[in-house]
Amino acid sequence: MPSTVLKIAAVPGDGIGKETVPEGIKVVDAAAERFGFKVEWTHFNDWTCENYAKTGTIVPGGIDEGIKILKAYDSIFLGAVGWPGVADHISLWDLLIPIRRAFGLFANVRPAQNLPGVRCPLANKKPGDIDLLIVRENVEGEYSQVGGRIYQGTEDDIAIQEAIFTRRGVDRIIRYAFELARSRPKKHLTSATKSNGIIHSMPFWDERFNAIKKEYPDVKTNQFHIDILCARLVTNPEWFDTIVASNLFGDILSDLAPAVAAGGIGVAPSSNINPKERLGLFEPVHGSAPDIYGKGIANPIGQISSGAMMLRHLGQTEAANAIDRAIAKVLADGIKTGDLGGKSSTSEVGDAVAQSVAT
Ligand code: GGG
Repeated sequence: MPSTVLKIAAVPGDGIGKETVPEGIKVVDAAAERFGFKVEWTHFNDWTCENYAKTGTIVPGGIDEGIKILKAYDSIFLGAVGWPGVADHISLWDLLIPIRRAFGLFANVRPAQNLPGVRCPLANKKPGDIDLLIVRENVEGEYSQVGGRIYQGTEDDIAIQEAIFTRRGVDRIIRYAFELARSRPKKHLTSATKSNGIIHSMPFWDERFNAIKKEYPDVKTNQFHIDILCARLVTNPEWFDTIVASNLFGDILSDLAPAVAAGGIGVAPSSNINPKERLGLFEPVHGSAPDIYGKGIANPIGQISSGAMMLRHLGQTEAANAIDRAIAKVLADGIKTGDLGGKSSTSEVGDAVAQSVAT
């Protein structure tokens, strides 16, 4: 029996999450076998929007019960959330956001690269030219419950939505982004705000960024408004390195970045972590994609790559690197799903990556 046993909660969620999570598990298991550790999976297959439609909660017994259960695990391996018929905000606020908050997973780290064998929409870019790291604040900002509705359903209907930016929350995400930027070859951090239009929270973010950057004289910095940053990211993605942004802006940038680098979000992984804590949540950037669910064509690479991020976070660096190498090899060999111009099915891609990891 291997001495290291990782206890992982697998939550496939909705739609294509049910197809991609088994491929991620297959590959993580292949890496565990090769590198001499064991992964003990517990499957929470009924934490779904379907369950919400039947019972009024995604997690049987409610999300507070779910959080108590998850405390027993080293990490959470999630697929996707959201399904037609259940309001979109329910799928986030009845599962994903409470987990991020309960475990203090304040950093959502989302890399985006142009990988071998993947057509980058910018024709002149070679694999390796684009290497972006989006660092998204994950527990406050624009994703807030503060606000409400007045005169709902009448012609005077009003919706009020407050954003919350705390000095503790802003400082820790900016400081963590600086640490990540410092560890990368380009040592370059860009901060995204919109401080000409949003006059309280965003100038505050800029102020904290300018204060904290004095601690990191070795890191080159830039500050952009989000609108022009999006435009530059499309035309000159290779110019950027690490980008730090608020919850909403980081979410948008982390869909845009893989679309620019790899033609879509199917390959994009993410980690939701507190760098000082062991338990994290690892999920692909994509959602549940009801339009393609059940056809066996979903791209499992974002999920598999999230498995590599999970293993790296849990100290299994060699296994994580082997998964990254296997993904690069399989894509370079042309084994890829239709979104990347290939003809392989979800499980054929998963099998090929698992086989490459094992050898
Ligand atoms: N793979 C996770 C997922 O289903 N994401 C859908 C989504 O809209 N997430 C929003 C968020 O990450 O805040």
